[in-house]
Amino acid sequence: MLETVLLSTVLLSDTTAADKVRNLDEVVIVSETGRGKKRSVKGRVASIDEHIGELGNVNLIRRGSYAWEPVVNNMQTERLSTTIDGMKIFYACTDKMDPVTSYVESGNLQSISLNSGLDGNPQATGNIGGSLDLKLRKIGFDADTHQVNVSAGHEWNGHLQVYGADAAFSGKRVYLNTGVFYREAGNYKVGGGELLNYSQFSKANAFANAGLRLTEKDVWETVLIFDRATNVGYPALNMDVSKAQGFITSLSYKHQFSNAGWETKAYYNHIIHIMDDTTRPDVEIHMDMPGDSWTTGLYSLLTTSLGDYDSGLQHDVALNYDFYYNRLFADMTMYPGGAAPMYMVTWPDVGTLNTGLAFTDNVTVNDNHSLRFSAKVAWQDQRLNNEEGFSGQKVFFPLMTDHYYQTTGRVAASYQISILNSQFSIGGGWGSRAPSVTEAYGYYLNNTFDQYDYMGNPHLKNESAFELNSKFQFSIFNFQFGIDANAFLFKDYIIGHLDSRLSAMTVGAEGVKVYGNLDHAAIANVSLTADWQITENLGWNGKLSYSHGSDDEGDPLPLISPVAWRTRFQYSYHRLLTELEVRGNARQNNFAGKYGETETSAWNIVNLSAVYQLSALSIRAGIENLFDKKYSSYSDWNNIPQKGRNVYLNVSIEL
Ligand SMILES: [Cu+2]
Repeated sequence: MLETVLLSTVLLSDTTAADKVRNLDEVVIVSETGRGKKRSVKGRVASIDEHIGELGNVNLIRRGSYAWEPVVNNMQTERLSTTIDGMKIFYACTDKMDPVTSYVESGNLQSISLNSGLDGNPQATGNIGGSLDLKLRKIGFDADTHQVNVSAGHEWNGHLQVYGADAAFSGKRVYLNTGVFYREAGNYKVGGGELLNYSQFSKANAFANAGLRLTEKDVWETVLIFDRATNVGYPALNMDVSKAQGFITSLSYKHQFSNAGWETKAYYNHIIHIMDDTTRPDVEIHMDMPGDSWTTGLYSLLTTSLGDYDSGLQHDVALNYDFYYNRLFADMTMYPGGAAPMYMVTWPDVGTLNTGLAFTDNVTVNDNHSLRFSAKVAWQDQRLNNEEGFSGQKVFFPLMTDHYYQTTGRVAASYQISILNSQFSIGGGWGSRAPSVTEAYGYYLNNTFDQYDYMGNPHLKNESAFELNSKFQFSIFNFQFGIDANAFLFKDYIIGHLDSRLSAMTVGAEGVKVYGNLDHAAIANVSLTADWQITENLGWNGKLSYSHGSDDEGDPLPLISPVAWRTRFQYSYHRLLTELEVRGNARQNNFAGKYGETETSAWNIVNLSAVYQLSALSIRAGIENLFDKKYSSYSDWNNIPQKGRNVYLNVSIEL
């Protein structure tokens, strides 16, 4: 237990400067034990997706039981930034089967932090909806300890098995973390007992990171992650994945000045994604669809605190320069029976060179007032390196060139005041993003959500948005109440538009949509939360949220959450902590029929969980979907049903 506390203290002191910069809206703790912190009830053994689901403004789009796509403030990948310890990484699938969060494993991470809206972390670009930073697990120096952790888990529905082992060593001059993880599942049963085909997956992961302290003030750090998922089924799609592989590495140098910290990190990552339809019956035209993403980059972050000790005024300032080069290539070979194969480039080897400057200032006026300001400007240069892909798209856009420049930026400011037992904050910002590679240069990408083939549009304008947000929190006795609201007003919102002159390529597709800019659109979210410590042992919390999304004609945008709720009772007794959870959604009244979305019915499920902690041993058990309800949420792609009743048990030992 003492080691755990010591471990977290070391980690916290190690990350304090960065955390001040990031103004973390929310954090889930992946690797620590302890109450009162956000993390999945399944503990270490939980998947990254399950941990991310604990964050307040986050939903997950599910296309199967693996690689869920995080949605923040009802915005998907294109409007978010996801970084791993500040490193840029881009997915390699033209069908979004592999959000970058699928290329790491829970055991690699210390925590996951979310900045809601335009006030992103310094490395984030294009983050209108928010930015996620996955913070790697690093024991740091001077803890003077070594640890070994072993965990194993089983879930009866789908026979999910999870095995993990990791070790950490912390000395005065050297630290080292390393681990291996494996998880595997078969097809799961939906509520009522029916088996959902193609919902299996397996994934292996190995990681190591190390630090070397050369002098009191100079530190080198390095990271290596290798992650490979195989035999991943996607019941919501027409294809599966035979291999999704990530290789992530970095080298960084940190120098401590007397009053400032300076970190420079160089990194490289490569993602390989290979789709496979050979296991599916009744495939009319078999297809090979591989995708590749390479990113190399660098950032340099300077943080300092400037304070006037008499007045209490303090500035925590950060200045960040970053640079990355990403290459995306995807192609497709179709094998029509009896005829010659057809070849198509779907992402024309797009090289994106992006460089940016970011500034943040956290101003502590006094104990009750604080201000925060952040800004970033980024320049982007994009080249289409594949001649065949370029000329294919040029047929539809005769004026297009193989070279584009974009400038994007964001500014955000907020003010926070605490009076007695309440806290109030108000903020606003503006930001823009460049179109994604799919939106600008994608070539006949079939979208199974609305059954259209999508064409990129190289003449798209940058999308931009104004954001307003406000939070209020109030506590009295053992009761705490909060309200959190934000609104995004878009200009040139990017979405697909039907082009009836073009005909679809994919068998069964309804037609072709081309990405275009809507003059305006809006997304707004509001949530109410309450916490009540009823007795010393019994606690309750609840959350209710409402979201709204509309296009330029006032019609609903797709994939906007209906009214959602979650309530939890927690009862602790000595070493045992138990929880009863009820979650649900109202009927999706705001579904976007215009964009091919269908209505989703209301649902409620009940989950039970328990944790028993005996010094170094934690045992976790629970039942999800206790009443075996057959349901799907609005964010289940093509309404594939969720897991039915699922019993799980996992054990984690710290040696
Ligand atoms: Cu894919």
